[in-house]
Amino acid sequence: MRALIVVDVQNDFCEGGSLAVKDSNSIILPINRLIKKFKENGDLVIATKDWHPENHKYFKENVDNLRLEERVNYWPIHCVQNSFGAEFHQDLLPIEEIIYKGIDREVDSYSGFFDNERLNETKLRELLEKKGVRELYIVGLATDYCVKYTVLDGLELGFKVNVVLDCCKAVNLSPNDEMEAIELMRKKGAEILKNYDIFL
Ligand code: VGL
Ligand code: ZN
Repeated sequence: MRALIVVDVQNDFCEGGSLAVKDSNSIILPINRLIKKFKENGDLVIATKDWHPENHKYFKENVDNLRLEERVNYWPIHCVQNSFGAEFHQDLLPIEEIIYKGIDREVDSYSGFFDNERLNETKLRELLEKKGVRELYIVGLATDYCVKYTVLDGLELGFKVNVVLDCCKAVNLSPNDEMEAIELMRKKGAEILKNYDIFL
């Protein structure tokens, strides 16, 4: 069985959100078409949610200036548990299986599988194994963070991993981040597909 994993298509990452990814709303329609297709085929559809406590250590607003010097990324307050910003974009088709990540105050979490220090694991691997999934199609936000790390962990865990590029958008804190993320995912063994319409 195959699984479509829709990463973090939440209000705070969509246009108008606190950590809005440029042009992010343009991926919703193609993602919906994939969701329909996977459901029609009897394949699994899973969504991840960034799901932070209010006092999350990696919110800029929660750290003093000195700590901002560290080589760690701090972000504006986003995807706080049970807030509007953490809800899926209203146009995204309903997805039943949801994996929550980033719930630990002390450790940030980009990948849908593990936190950034690999201290804890989400229920994603267990769910995929239970359903007999061998192949993943990963889409969503953002290409250079949560998509990238979910892809790399999926590969490391032995899944065949595909990334559908026109269903992803990048933060691009540096202008080359997206390109470098794509190159790295490809180098590590991911199949980079350009268009969702190969499925239709
Ligand atoms: C993400 C930064 C912080 C993402 C989540 O979903 O890519 N990026 N938290
Ligand atoms: Zn986050």
